[in-house]
Amino acid sequence: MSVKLAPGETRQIDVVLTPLPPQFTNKSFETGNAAGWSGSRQGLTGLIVRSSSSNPWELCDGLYYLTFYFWASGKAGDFYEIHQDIDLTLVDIIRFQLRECRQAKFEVLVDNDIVYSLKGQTCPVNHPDQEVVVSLYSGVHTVMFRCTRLVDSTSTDPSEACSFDFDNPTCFRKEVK
Ligand SMILES: [Ca+2]
Repeated sequence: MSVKLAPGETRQIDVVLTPLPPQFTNKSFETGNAAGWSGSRQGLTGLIVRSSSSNPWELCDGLYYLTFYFWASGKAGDFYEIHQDIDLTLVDIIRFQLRECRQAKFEVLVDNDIVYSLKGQTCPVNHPDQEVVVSLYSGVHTVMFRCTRLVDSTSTDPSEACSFDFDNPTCFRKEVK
């Protein structure tokens, strides 16, 4: 939006984020599984819904969160992705919680556009309130969350496994107060 001001005039503009429907089905994985999500994978990868009571994660919304998991042994390019079709007409921002665990990158795609990318480097690092701007999209689009292995490994040591934890992708609209 644009606000026309007189010469010398200043004005405080407060932008608030309002959560709005539509939202991702089972966005916080509180069913205890990945019900409502579609996905595909390549290589030695897994998808695990974890309970924060047995695997604590301070950014977890509710009790459960999702882990994209890579075995210690695997090839660069192995991936796991989950997606849903969402009407983005009124959505400005998708916000989510993320924790990296090395040797992989986490991406968000709208159809084939990569709109967010983070390379994991250390283990573990929290990335609270990550935001993707999707204001340019209207209508129904496929929103995908994808985790991809970055390096080949023939290790059999389970401690060499890598993962990304993910929870609560939420759609917001920006509103000016
Ligand atoms: Ca959750």
